[in-house]
Amino acid sequence: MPFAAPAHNLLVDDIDGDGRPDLALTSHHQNYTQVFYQRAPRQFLPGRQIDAVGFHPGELMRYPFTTDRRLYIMNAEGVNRLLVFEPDRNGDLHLIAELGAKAPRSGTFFNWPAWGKGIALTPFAESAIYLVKDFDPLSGHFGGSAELPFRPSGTYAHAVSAADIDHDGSDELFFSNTLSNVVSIIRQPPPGAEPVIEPLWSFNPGGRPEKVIPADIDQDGDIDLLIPDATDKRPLDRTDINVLLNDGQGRFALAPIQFPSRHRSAGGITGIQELDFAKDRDGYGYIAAAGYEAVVFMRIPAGWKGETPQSRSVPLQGIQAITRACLIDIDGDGWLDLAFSRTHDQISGVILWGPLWEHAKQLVDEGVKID
Ligand SMILES: [Ca+2]
Ligand SMILES: [Ca+2]
Ligand SMILES: [Ca+2]
Ligand SMILES: [Ca+2]
Repeated sequence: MPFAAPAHNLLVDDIDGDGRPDLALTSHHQNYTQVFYQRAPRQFLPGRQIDAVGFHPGELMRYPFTTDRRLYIMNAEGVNRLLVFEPDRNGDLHLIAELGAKAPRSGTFFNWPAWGKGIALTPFAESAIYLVKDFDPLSGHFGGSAELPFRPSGTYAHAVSAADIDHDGSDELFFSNTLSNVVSIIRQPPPGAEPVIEPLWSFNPGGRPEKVIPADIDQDGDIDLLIPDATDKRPLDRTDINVLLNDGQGRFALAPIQFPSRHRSAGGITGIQELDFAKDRDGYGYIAAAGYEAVVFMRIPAGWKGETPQSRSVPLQGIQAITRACLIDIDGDGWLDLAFSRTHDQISGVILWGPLWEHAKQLVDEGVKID
């Protein structure tokens, strides 16, 4: 995808509403978003550069709670705002509402019946998470907010995610604290109480988990949590995808999957930059995890209990900084495709077409590197 700037964010969604997923790439440093419209299967038309996202834009998110209108919210970090965009009939994005927020870089939407539809935000260089209550994206109005500071301060969260892990109809929020190797949870508070941060899981030192990806990895109907190590657990000389398997009541058991990045002792750059999980047409679940030197696919059968999965590792040409990976069927053939964004100066959007498990084998057998 000929996005001609380092891409710090990628959204795959049917932005123009024609039934085919499109790609929106954002450059944090060159201050624009650009949509690539899939006008026929695997054929994309680049849209204009959208500068209305402001200085140093962050993550662009699809608002999930409207079905009649497609709304997109930009974490406009550099202008201290959330900006709401709506596509016109051609799919071109126009600003329709905004609200002030302190340096938002990433976020997620959540549903707490007592709060209405909310947004959780992780700000840049602020040692806190912000929650916005009862947010109306059409007007930018909201029903209140909460700032939850981290203790100790001086620690940060790079991302926050939401999932209902105990089937009670309200989402739980998850983030990891990069300095203490703790994954934290925020639950819907009881009536009249304020939300609080609670520890959910503490990992061994090292690994530096940054993201929590909710996904039902064993296909038992309960959302599990995938937490990739952003670097190696140095005393152990290994990098893991830390999987927390959910018993259905929101109680977890750890099932680590070792990631085949080179070891630090061998001179490689360790760690996982981005990860996604989805179920494919063949009934297997797949992890796609991007290290610095390879994109690794792992095949997870239904009923998985922590066994070492089969994996196929497609090397990258040189060290690449991959900023977002999305496993989703883009061309509509029913097979998952992998889209990722990276910080090249040109061609910063990449798609690997499915069936990915077979194509990964071909690429490995032919010695092809992703350039
Ligand atoms: Ca489309
Ligand atoms: Ca819940
Ligand atoms: Ca599960
Ligand atoms: Ca496909």
